[in-house]
Amino acid sequence: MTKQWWKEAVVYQIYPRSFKDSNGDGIGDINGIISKLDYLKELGIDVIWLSPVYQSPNDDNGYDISDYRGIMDEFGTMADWDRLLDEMHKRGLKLIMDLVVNHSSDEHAWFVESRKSKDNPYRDYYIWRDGKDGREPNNWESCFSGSAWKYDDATDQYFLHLFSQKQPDLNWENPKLREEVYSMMKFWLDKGIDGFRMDVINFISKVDGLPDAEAPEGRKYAPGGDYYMNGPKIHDYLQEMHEKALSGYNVMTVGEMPGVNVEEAKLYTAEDRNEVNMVFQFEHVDLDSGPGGKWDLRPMKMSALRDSFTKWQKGLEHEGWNSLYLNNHDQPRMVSRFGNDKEYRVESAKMLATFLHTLKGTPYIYQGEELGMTNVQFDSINDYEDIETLNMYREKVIENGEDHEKVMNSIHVKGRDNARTPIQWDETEHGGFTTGEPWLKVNPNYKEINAKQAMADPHSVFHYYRKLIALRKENPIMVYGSYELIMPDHDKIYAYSRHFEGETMIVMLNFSEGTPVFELPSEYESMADLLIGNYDTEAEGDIREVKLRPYEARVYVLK
Ligand code: TEU
Ligand code: CA
Repeated sequence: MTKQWWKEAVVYQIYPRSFKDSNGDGIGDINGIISKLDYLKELGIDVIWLSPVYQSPNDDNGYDISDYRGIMDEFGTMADWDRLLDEMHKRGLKLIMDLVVNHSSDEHAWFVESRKSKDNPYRDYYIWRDGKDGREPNNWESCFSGSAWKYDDATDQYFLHLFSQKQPDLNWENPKLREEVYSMMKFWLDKGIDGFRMDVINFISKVDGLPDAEAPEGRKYAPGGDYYMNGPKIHDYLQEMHEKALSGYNVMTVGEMPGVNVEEAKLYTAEDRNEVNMVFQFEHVDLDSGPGGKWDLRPMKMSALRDSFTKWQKGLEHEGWNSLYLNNHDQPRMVSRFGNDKEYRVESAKMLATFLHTLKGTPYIYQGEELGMTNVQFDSINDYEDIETLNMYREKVIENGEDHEKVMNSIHVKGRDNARTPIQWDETEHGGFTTGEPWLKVNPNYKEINAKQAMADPHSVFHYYRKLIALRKENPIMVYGSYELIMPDHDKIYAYSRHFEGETMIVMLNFSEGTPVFELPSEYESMADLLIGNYDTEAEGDIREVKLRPYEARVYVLK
């Protein structure tokens, strides 16, 4: 196991549209980010992952890129971006950019050309096929509802779009396209960025022939993931990308990979294979979904969460490296999903933070998480902006007559806009995010939950994160220590030990409102020093038996 800066780093994700508006147009922007760098420095993070700021018609808020080398007008200019990088580097912060190359926007110049004629030089930058028996080339369903194909009458063919109709998939079979991507990556690397987060990067290699997926009875379209997730040439492409774009730069890479399992993750992240440093896997964020997919709600069981994390902790123990996240711009707020965002909001947000920072891997904090921001429940579908949510609502309620209340409930629990409401900076109107009208409404709880209040309160979630991040810097065991599960069958306590260079750390997490008792396995000596906890606790003591308070977290180092 080698030591690497990106293993020791804590990453903070910024979703720029919702972070901080500097000019009153209701949309977060680059100058807004610059104005908050000192806040992030105080938090103690090392790296910022910036969700897309490239030119985009914003069908999917920047994940539909029309110019990979230009900055979105709403966010600022390239000069603003250069200043952002400069101001970050001055403060010792690194920047990783979002790389969205499974698809582009349909307004990208390549696609504008591509759709013109079958012999256009850009035709094969995208995936075009003839229809079959008067319908789409295959039955794959788009991740954003409906068919994954759109008919284009200019050439009487269909193009593939795994996401929205304005996000045509790029054709990685075409070496010219691949060279364009590598050259674009070098453009940003030469500007001095510190790495990439790669959007759905394990979708870029599709199975030859694009076969039909197995559709459940009576369904027209079916998830085609088996034919494009972790496809046949994915490792070749990533190794080529490393060789032609990344090698020679001291940067970090994280591949977003829905549907990846531990065995595949080892192949993606083993250091001698030169693919990516780590992946975002999805297992733990799929545990509260039923057979009908993410909107088919199931309770989140701690035991399932523990089994999943333990599998990944052990699976990548010797080879590869884990990323650690409990939410991001696509997922509900973690305190609402895994904790209790009402009477134990602060306690459970801190407990989950303790979890995130004491596992082996690189922790990712999503903006607002450090404030304990929560999910939002808008009454009207008209208050929602996310294309995934809106398409799903239209398909289920308007086209298929499903129950409005039931679908709204699933949006309140799982919708992506939960994470996208503007950051709550203070108690003034719109939470101090903008002086204008925000593009998406602020969560009405901004008067109680905001950064100003959190920074003034030494017991806030913010200051707890600050302490955890600082501890990680002082205690290499938190980064590199091996992981062993304790009390593997308890239904409320998730506990584990970490081991490094003769030291032992014990982590106790109560995932409930009850007061269960932690029991230390007899092989350990029981006198210990408290490293951190989310309640008032003695600095040292005997931890043979510990009665935990609701959502209590304690981390000890054995004497
Ligand atoms: O997400 C990919 C992905 O599979 C999802 O998480 C998906 O967007 C959805 O939330 C599942 O319910 C990435 C980006 O993170 C997301 O914001 C983009 O919309 C998507 O790719 C397309 O670029
Ligand atoms: Ca703005």
